[in-house]
Amino acid sequence: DHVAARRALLSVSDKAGLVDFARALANRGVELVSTGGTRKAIADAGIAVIDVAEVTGFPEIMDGRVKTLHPKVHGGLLAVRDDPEHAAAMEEHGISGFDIVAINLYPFEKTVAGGADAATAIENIDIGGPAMIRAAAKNHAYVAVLTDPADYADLLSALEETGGATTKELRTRLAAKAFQRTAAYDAAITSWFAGHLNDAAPDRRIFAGTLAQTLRYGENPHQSAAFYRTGDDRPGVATARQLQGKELSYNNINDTDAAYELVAEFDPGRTAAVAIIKHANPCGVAEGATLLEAYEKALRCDPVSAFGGIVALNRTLDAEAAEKIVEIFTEVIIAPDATDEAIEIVAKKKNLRLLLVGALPEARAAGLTFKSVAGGMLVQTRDNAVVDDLDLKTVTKRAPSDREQSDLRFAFRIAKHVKSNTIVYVRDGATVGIGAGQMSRVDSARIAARKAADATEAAGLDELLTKGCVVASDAFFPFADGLMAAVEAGATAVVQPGGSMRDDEVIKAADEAGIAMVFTGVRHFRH
Ligand code: 93A
Repeated sequence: DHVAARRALLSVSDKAGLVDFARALANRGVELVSTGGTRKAIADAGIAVIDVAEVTGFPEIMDGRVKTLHPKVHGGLLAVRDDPEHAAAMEEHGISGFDIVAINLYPFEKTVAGGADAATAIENIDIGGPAMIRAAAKNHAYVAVLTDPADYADLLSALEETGGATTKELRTRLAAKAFQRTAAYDAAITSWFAGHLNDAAPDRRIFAGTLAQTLRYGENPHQSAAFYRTGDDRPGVATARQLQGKELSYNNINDTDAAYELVAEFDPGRTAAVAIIKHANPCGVAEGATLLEAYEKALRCDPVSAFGGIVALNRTLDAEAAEKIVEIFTEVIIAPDATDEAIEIVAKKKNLRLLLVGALPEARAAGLTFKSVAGGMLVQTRDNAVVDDLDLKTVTKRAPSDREQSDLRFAFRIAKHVKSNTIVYVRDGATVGIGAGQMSRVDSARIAARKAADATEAAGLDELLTKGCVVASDAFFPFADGLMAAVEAGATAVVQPGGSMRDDEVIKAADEAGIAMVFTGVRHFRH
């Protein structure tokens, strides 16, 4: 299982650690073969190295597009050395085997992330590199393939421990990593083509992840987990800078994402907005003249659930809002930015994570969401419908008042971010009761009303918070009962997609109750 390391092929774009690695190999008596730039870097350090052109007997041609694509290289990578026929072919054609291969690819991902033009992007598609990596990885019974400078040290330790050989365990692990790398590389290219063609169709776009963080555990402690970046440039939890606090957990990341996507629905130029999230559902959302006002209104909706929640803000976190937020136990604060004063205030709570994203994502942006199912994966374009773009059609005798109109839009904006079945009660730009994740819409309406009653009591108010409120439903009311539960709670106006077989019945019930109802024509299921 040990393979003596006699000959190495080095061809790297990222030259980090290269010279030290080459020197360590050379000192062990390993013969080095290398391509143009890599060879020069090694030779400049005074280390003996053979030009691959000498091995192939063929110069590098076409601006380097063809430099290693040659049987003398690929035969040396793919030969099954114990196979007599392979050995004979090597002998006949003057092919020598490679025991170690270190390759990292033309930096395609970095090039396109930097906004390169198409010609530059295409020139950075490496062909020879992946071919050698895949050949060496396939033949890992004999060849150790390094695709990441971070692995040079492991290889050198293996040589050290075995007295100059690579181990099967190491070669296998490196081969797996190598195929992961070429798969991710091709996925980045595929994704670039899709983006270049302005094509967000899920069946034409593949995202490859790069590991951002190994998580302590998953949704539960007996599950292992990791966090990947997709390379999608959407600002959010994956691109945020964490200023302080404990490491984020799997659930934190999931909840923080829900929180930030929700506040991204609010144009910071129009209003300040705050969302408090628990278990990926909002337990309070409000807008206001200031973040402090918005936070206080959001907190009033469900102060009990807000404990240990995640707070997302759509504007730069300021001192007065920070001072108020740290009064109760909060897991995470996420905002586009924060003032120095606010950062200092948050710093007093050592465990509290503060994430600054630098920007709000665009709610209308195209993009994809993923969900795993047994043996597969569901991919869809994001729900990027925004209520401001919708025509709210009044279907009742009474049209909503101006105040109701603006609360209806607010309520439907929130409903999009609540697990179905969703009922959201709203008054004066703040949620006052949220019913989430129930199997029946009536139950959601009742739960939301009960929570509003609790919040009324907690706030020491005499009049129910739902008195004169509006209500949003993420999908149509299949029967009038859900609507009537909302009316009983005190709602005077309703927004819902419409489209039920019994719309007439529901409209009639609304008219009889004297309430206003609008249809959006767009549904916001979220499962
Ligand atoms: O242009 S290529 O696709 N054609 C090749 O034959 C080839 N061989 C190695 N790119 C090729 N490479 C790549 O060149 C390697 O993957 C590596 O990224 C880079 C190293 O070039 P240099 O040693 O000249 O810096």
